[in-house]
Amino acid sequence: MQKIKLNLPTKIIGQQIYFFKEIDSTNNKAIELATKEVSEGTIVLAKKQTSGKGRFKRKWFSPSGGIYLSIILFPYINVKYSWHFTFISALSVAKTIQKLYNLPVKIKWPNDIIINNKKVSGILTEIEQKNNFIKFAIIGIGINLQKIPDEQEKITSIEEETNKKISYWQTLKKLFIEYENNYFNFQKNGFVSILNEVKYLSYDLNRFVRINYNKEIIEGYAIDIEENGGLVIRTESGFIKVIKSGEII
Ligand code: BT5
Repeated sequence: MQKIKLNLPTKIIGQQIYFFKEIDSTNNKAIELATKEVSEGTIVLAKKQTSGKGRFKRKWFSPSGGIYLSIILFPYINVKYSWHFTFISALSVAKTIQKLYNLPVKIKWPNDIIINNKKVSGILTEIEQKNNFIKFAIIGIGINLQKIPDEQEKITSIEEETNKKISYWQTLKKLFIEYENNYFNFQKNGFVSILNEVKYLSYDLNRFVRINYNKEIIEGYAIDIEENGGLVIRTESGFIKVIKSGEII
């Protein structure tokens, strides 16, 4: 492990960075660190991960060349708002890629970043709670900068989309700045402004979607994202359903 400094214009995000050449999962390390004396905005960063995690115990392919990091936050809010962080994070990643590389980035509900129908980044938020309040939140972010070898066609990388060599450190710096802007904006002005931006970049709204929800498949038009994070679906028979968690397939 190495501690690195990046000379960032941020107040908290990225001011402390624990850098690993190789680690099992940055989220696991961040959970361990969060119970010790670390300041808010501390980052665990790795060149590659040997057991990168997705949601529902899935794998996150993490060969060297990509960004794999976790942000440690201590927001004093009710756990029922934990999913806010997935949206803040997805928005920060999407805006970073859009601003730096001018790519047509979309946010696929709830946690995927998509370019030209392929996944370029994913987010895994893990929460520790006490008396219904968040003790700490770990925001795991993986971004493919370079092609993931031997992977299916549903995955892409910034280099494949731009046909250019991408700077690891420049992307990272921009992400930290963007993240802090969105996080502070959320703390100051609440969630609505974040949600509006997420809706604007949504991959799903006004599309026909199929969702795997509690082992049931729900189909319909995605018509809105609610303030509580739920995706609102109008089925073909006209019923309105709000999906709280699940996966668009
Ligand atoms: C996610 O899960 O998208 C969350 C990914 C979070 C990864 C970061 S990396 C840093 C931090 N430390 C960790 O251990 N994890 C976090 P989910 O929505 O469950 O998507 C997982 C699915 O995405 C897999 O089942 C694959 O189909 C696909 N996938 C795996 N690796 C990928 C990659 N590198 N790029 C695009 N898609 C991938």
